[in-house]
Amino acid sequence: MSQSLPLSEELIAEANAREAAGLEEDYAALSRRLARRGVDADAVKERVKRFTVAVPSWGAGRGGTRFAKFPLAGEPTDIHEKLEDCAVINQLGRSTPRVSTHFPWDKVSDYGALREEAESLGLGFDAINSNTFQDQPGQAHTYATGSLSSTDAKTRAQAVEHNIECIEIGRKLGSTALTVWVGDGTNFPGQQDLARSLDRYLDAAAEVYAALPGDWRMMLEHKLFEPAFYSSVISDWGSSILAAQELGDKCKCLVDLGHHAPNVNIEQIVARLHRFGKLGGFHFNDSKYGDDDLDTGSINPHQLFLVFNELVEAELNPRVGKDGGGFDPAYMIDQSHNVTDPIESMLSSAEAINGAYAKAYLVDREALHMAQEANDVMLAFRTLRIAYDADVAPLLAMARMELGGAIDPITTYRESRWRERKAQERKEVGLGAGIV
Ligand code: PSV
Ligand code: MN
Repeated sequence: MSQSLPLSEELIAEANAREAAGLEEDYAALSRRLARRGVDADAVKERVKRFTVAVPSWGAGRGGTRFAKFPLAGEPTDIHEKLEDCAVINQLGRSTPRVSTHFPWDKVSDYGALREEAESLGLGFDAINSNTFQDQPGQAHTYATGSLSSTDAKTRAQAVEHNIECIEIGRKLGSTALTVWVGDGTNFPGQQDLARSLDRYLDAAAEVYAALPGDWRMMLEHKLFEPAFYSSVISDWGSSILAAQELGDKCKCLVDLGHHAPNVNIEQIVARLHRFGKLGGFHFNDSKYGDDDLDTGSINPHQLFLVFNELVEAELNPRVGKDGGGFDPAYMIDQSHNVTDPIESMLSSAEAINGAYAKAYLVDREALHMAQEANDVMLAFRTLRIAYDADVAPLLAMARMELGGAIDPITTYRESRWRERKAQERKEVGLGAGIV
């Protein structure tokens, strides 16, 4: 399949030519600094070049809050335009070659053609996300009472059917994972029986699980609250791992960074899930108060680094969980871009994620393990902190340039005037409340 990328290669080459000499200098200085600590910058760069994270199709448009959505002129209005924008992100950043889709939001009539369209843009498809948290026009049974855990058998059957349809669509797109997040829960004490609602969820989820192809995985995404404010059926990693263990080997847990109570030690959750072979994937984003869906690394980059410290530890020293899981998590971004151009937010987030990954590779693991064994608290802490303090920007830029991307993706994107051009071509997005 011949590829036709959205931005002009000359534009990127010209922009890079202006920055290349400075980058060479900065990269050489970083390499020398790292070499003094026994770290080979080129080796870390090669790892960064192989590292990828998927972008969410829904993140390509302006999100919005429960209160309002402020559309952006030229934002995409359908999956085709979203793919184009995702291709721009990957062309400039070179670390986001897959798109995670959401159904029915991304529904089309010909998925084979959509797959070809994505391939022509240099993209593939990552996990499929089902949506049983919202009613659709003409839907037979409302999800107002919940979906997989609803007290109404017909509603549960409809939710199961939708998830199975998502698997079918995913097969056509070349996906191998289904992410299931349900908004099921309650707003009042006593509203539902807390144990029986989980029973219903487990029975229905087992029907979805039974429809998984052999090489697929199903990922359960937990979330503490919202839309339900008193109880959520899969509220935390404990509920998630218990459900995943009950459902079977192909069922794993997905950690969305925004889905925990404030100050929860997410890196420890990551280590626990890996320990039991249940770490399925991530939805990266950042938050200050709750499920804010802010740009990854914009609020708490240190936490992102500590999460990656666990991930790199697992990558280098994979444990095999008792149910046979190794280490192969699906990395995805899940953000709602309310006040920025989504392309810029995803470029910036992908860079934050790559940076946290690179820094985690700078950790002197031998020194860390020895300090931990010897209970040398300060040395263990400093071993992490030295890696976190390193400025890896030249390494990331060099990796991007070598892969054909832009040294400075956001500046180059602005120079391309992509959004202004699309504002002339694309239809306007309506007002109204957005999705969260
Ligand atoms: C729920 O808050 C969530 O994180 C799930 O991943 C959804 O699929 C996504 O956001 C979009 O609403
Ligand atoms: Mn999510």
